Amino acid sequence: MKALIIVDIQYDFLPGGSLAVAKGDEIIPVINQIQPHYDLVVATQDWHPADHQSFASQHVGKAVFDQIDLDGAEQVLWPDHCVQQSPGAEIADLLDTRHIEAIFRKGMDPCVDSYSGFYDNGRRKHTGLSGYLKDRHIEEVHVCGLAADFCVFYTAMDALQEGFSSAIISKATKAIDKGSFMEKKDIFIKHGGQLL
Ligand code: VGL
Ligand code: ZN
Repeated sequence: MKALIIVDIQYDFLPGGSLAVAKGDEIIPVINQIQPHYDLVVATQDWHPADHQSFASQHVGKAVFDQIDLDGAEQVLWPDHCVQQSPGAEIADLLDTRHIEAIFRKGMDPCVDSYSGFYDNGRRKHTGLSGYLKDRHIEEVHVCGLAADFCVFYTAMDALQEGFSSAIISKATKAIDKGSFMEKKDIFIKHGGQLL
């Protein structure tokens, strides 16, 4: 059984959003078209409290895209994005949500970021996604959405870690930084992941 994981198709990651991924909107029709080919479709939603520590606005003297040490982990500082209940956190209307059986929210703990749909960056807490997929007899996952070099990559990597075969669908993802996705893609493939 094969699942599609649709990562963070939210207004803040689309053109016009606070952490817009260039051409992020172009993948939505592609995602809509492939959904019927899966046994199960789930989605993730970045869902931060307004004082999330990944926001540059929470650190005096720091700028967006600076790197800091957050509780012993390297953290890129982002513009405020996907704040709970804000319009930017909403899943885009153009995404066909009819097939999506569950939406896993992440990034709610103000003290730790959460790129992966499976657990936070410190691996302190699981979202329940792994158990959900296993309960549904999923062996293989395909990951798409935004952004390729962050949440898509870490979700696809953690899927391998959780024992699923895992692929990233290249036509259905876009990166914040293409160069960084190139490097991460190689890491993913070295770990047994596939690029479709
Ligand atoms: C993401 C940065 C911060 C993503 C989420 O969805 O890739 N990137 N939060
Ligand atoms: Zn985020």
